[in-house]
Amino acid sequence: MLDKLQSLRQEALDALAAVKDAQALEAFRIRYLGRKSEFATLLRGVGKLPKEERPRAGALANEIRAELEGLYTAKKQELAGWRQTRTAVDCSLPGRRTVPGHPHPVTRMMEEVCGIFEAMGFTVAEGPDVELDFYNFEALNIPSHHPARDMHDTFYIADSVLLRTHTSPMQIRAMEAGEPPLRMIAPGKVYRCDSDVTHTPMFHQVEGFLVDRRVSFADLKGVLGAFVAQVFDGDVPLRFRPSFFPFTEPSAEVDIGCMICRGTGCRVCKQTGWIEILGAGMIDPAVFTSVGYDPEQVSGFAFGLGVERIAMLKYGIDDLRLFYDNDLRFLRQF
Ligand code: 2NL
Repeated sequence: MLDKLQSLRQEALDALAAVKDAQALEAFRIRYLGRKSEFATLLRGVGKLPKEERPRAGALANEIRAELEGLYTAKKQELAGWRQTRTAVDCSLPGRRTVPGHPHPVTRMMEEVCGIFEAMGFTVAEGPDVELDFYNFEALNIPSHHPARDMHDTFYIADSVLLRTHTSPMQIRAMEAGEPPLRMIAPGKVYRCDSDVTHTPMFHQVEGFLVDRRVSFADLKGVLGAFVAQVFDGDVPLRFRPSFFPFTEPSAEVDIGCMICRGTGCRVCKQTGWIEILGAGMIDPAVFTSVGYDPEQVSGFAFGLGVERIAMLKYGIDDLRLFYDNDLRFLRQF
């Protein structure tokens, strides 16, 4: 009996699936749900079963009939053009939580850095990632034999077209277009053909410069000191180490006192008590000449910093790759 009921159910489901119009549906109803249907006949048979088999067979028969009636009604509504609602609305269910997004930690860090310089009167300029050789190298006193122009560092697109390796091109454009006094920062993506644990082929930089009459290294120290105090939230010691950049003279690499060990030496500062955070210097006279300024009349300072690097120091992130893995467990912490 149970087997017969099951096979009748399957037969009815197949028949219903094939129903395409109202007539076919009425034929289905008469055949499977009507008073003279096979189903009704089977149901009557339940009463003649041995007493102990009756409850199970009866329960199954009722279950199948309820199922078929439900499907029949749904089909009828579907054919009549009613919209199907799959489930009833349960108003007592909790709402679905929306997870709001937020800026990427690198974007946030870049905005914070820009905000600090804007408060000191610097304007902000963004420009194209694809640059001309002239703006990226030539105007910055980087001659054609300089190692920074080597194919290993620069992504070339055509003979004199490349992906910018720093954001200085925007500063050259600003000097070409205007007269001192100027103070400006240039945030954005930069590209270097370099990829390992501590280098990504694309990273973010903020460069800044100030030109006027009688600008000195003391002005550079004052501005960078104010900047560092705000990013790292306190009176952080600064150290200028002699260095070399083709576009500045003199040049310096700037260290801050290690905020992890407070100068006593740890893994992050490699036991030196100091951490390098940016490069800077007085703008080279050759750069002024290439933008049409008279180096006898104007002077200025410039600096460049890596945004990922500052974010790692500020938030205690020990692996650069975390910024670019798109792992939400990492990103949601910011
Ligand atoms: C670094 C060093 C630096 C500059 C960038 C600059 C721009 C112009 C003229 C002169 Cl238009 N200099 N930029 C100067 C010194 C250092 O960046 O280590 N960046 C991550």
